[in-house]
Amino acid sequence: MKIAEVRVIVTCPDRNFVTVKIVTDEGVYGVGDATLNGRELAVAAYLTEHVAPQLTGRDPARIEDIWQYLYKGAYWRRGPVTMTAIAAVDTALWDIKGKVAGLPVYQLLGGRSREGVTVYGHANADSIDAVLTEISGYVDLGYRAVRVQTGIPGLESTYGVSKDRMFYEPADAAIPTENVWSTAHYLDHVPRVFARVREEFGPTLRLLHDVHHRLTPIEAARLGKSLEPYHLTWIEDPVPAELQEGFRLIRQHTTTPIAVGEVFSSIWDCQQLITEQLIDYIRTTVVHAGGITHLRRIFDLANLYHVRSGSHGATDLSPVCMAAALHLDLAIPNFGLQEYMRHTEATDAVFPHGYRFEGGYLHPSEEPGLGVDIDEELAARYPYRAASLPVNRLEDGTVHSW
Ligand code: KDG
Ligand code: MG
Repeated sequence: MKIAEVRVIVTCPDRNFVTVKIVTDEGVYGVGDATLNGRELAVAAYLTEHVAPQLTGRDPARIEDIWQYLYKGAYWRRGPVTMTAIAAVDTALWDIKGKVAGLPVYQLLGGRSREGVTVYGHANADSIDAVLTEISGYVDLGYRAVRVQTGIPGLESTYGVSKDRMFYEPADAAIPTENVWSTAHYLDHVPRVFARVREEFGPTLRLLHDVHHRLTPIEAARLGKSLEPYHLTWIEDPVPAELQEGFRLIRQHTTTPIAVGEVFSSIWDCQQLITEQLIDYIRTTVVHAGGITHLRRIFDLANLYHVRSGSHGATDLSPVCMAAALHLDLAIPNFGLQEYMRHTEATDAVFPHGYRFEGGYLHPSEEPGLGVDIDEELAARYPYRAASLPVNRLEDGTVHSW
């Protein structure tokens, strides 16, 4: 069997997605997600111009060799664009391997380690009262874990709190919109939110909160301490994570667990965080961290250091990524939680998939391969629309990090 064609499909069924479809000379094909929010066309060009021509004629069964060839062979290693492109190819090759073997991908990864993949949903609202209603909705649907975000009094808008209750989409305009941020307002407000949530929902519902990289280590330490009475499952992305040793400071001050990794593209971005046990959950994804092959490597390293997985699963990761994530989540020994946001109807129609939600768990498809596809005819009806993630500024106008 040989790779006959590598197609790069860009479509926008309510939001942009880039998908790789690898077709073999025997007609079997596989799909991989290559979506990098706000930078979609950079990955599409990398794949079309540089990767696709090098893959034709190769044996699709040689997943590890192709991974190493694309990673080491390019000379320029790592980075989100490169690693997303490699991830898409890797994911498509696992899909092909599963189809050829006649097995769902999780069986190729060692088989099932649990009955289902526990997911967390997103409760967002402007006010505390409104977020309590949102949380109830998730509890009624059977969710066992809920991420809670609210607007911050004194701030006009807050990143991560979507206007649409059902669907999350922070990338709105071609030229980024801008938000204004105040750490003082934020640190004052968040403990009040979780005090109310615990009062209302009791001690056992798993609660999470995303800080979106907006604090310094000592501010994050204060936040963690102030949230200790409400025993969160994690605070996510408390600080920008380029400086891995910065997490030591947070760790020295608080027992609130820490999750990080949605913007990481390789094992080197979290090696110190994991080996020094500075985090509790690693949130790297199939699509942005080099595919199933490389993510498995990250999770295996994490397993040695008591760090569990908590993969990112926002709506800018396509159903192809979600399907791949679920196979890995089901198989690894150190699974923690999987983020799950529902895609819109249009997205679901373009990416028919067999995974399903039931009683707080997602279950991957039992079909051979990943159990997800792309309807190319339908995809062609949704042309690309430029959309960028917003920019964050402090009240005095300084550009602030996420
Ligand atoms: O593309 C950025 C989104 O995926 C991000 O804002 C979502 O932080 C996020 C999360 O944890 O889901
Ligand atoms: Mg996040």
